[in-house]
Amino acid sequence: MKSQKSIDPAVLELLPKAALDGAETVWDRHEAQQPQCGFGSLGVCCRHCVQGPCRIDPFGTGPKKGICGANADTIVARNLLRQVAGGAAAHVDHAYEAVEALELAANGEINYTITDETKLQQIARGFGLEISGKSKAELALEVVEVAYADLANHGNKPVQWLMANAPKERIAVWKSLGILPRNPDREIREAMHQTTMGMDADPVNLVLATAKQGLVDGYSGLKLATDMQDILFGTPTPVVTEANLGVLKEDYVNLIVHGHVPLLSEKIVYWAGKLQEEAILAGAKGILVSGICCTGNEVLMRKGIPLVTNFLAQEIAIVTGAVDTMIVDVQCIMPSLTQVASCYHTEIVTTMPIVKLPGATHVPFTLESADETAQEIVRKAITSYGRRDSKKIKIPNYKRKIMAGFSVEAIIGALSAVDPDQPLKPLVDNIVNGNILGVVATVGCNNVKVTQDFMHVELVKELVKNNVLVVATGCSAHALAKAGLMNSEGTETYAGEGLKAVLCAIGQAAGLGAPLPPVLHMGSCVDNSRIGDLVTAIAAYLNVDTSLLPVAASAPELQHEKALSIGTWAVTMGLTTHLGVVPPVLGSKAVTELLTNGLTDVIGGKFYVETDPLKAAQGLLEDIRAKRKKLGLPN
Ligand code: NFS
Ligand code: SF4
Repeated sequence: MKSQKSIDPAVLELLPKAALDGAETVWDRHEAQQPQCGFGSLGVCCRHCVQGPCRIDPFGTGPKKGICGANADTIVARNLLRQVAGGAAAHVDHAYEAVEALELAANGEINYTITDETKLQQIARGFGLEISGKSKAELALEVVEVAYADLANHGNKPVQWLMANAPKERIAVWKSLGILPRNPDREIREAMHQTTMGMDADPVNLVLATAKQGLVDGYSGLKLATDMQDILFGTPTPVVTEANLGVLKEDYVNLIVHGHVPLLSEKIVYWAGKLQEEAILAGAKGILVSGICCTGNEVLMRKGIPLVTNFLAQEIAIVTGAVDTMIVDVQCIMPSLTQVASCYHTEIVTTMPIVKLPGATHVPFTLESADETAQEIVRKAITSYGRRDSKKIKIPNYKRKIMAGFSVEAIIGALSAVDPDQPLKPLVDNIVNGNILGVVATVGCNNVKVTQDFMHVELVKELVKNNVLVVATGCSAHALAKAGLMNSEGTETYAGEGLKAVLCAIGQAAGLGAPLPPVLHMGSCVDNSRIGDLVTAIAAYLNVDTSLLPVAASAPELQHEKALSIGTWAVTMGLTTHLGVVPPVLGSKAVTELLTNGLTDVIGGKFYVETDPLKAAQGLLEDIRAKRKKLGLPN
């Protein structure tokens, strides 16, 4: 499947058009990069000081040490730590903005409301805060204070967001390993320090520091971001919509939101609704907002906005010729977008001070001016609609119905219909009796090294066939949505008998009139925290450590540093974490061994690398069966 670019029929339909229109794509550039550097691929290249670059010859008779004496183990481990710290930094920065937004909202300084008071109270209770007699603004400010205290903690206190939310058994493990994170900014800084020239050379110490960054990511990044966003915008509940390029409408103003942080896109969705009349006056039937990557997932989960496509096809969306404006915030935004847009009428709008693209229009977004900015951008899209070249429009007729919005609260809500007193019981009972063999979370990106969506879809089909319940986030969720694995028909077609029976029963009880989908869309990549919460809740219900549960994780097509940091967090949670693309660590046997095996005894989890989806499914099924056996459950 490597030679094929994508399994998505909409993408395949538009690739020849891209070539015809002179739009260069990620696949063209990937080809131009061949062969990619072997040293880099193995992780044995170091540029941490200006004596370098140094590279280790892992197989031949070339140098085994860099100029300073660093060997392959040191270099590989240092590079990995920096990558994982990079991923954690992105998520912590994202979370930080959401904390600031909640503070300003609570102080009435910006036009954002606190939507979910129940969630706010639940989070406040987790920190032991007194609820009664407080307005939601007061309580929100107290929660914000806890968040800032984590960021301002200059002592050795562990992060409170972790201490209040992580499983107790896990906290004990992390403490014994000395990897409980303090202030996330300090930890990320420390990782940079630890890896600069003349610092740590011990691969074990470096890998443990990497695990600590996973925890920084998990709690000061993912969990903090999701909590803040749920308080501000509401905790998702089930929504039904569609996914893939066919959601674009030729006679509508098409405005795409792309990136990761919902602070602006929520406003865009609101103002697109308000300004429909202006679009109609401009000759369109209305304004259609749709989403790419995780900003897309955020507004899908809370507002039912359709998904256009995932990471690898962000350029292809523009090739439809029907995208009037694409607005981007942060992360996973290809710098090539402006070049592709220049072949069409599409305007790319950047909005953040740290993401500017030559050739794009920059409309600065601030929380204070959010409404004005959003209106300005929606109006830009309406104007851009008038510049369309109808001869260049081609919208592939592919889209799939999807049900999304499965926050933990929504899942518990559906399960409550079966057992209102112990909502987790029906799920756990079915895991215990084997109707559900286990749970696998598929997360993360597309990677051009893999046929787009192929790993996600083939892996998951095999898992659900074997009665594994799959939960998904990020671009993995997009892939599975496009492939029809997120609707009731998907349950009929793909789920094994045991799983199907459970999904039907819950769907009926919850009044959906149809089975739950075989893959539950749990949100964006920061919403991997929801998966963490679900695993934590199941472990607490059963009173066992998370590492004993028949639960695993997979990033089938990872590309981003964030996927590495999320994966690292999953490993620290005690989960076997499959990677479908080989990360740049094979240049060190010691580091590879630590990640895939050596650490398991102490941390419970491990990385498992397998690039064939069916083999990967078998590997994960074996892992799940072994865990079931240990718990004395039938296989
Ligand atoms: Ni996650 Fe979501 Fe997609 Fe990967 Fe990028 S959008 S944050 S990093 S590519 S899944
Ligand atoms: Fe070379 Fe060492 Fe400098 Fe890295 S830190 S570039 S291995 S001399």
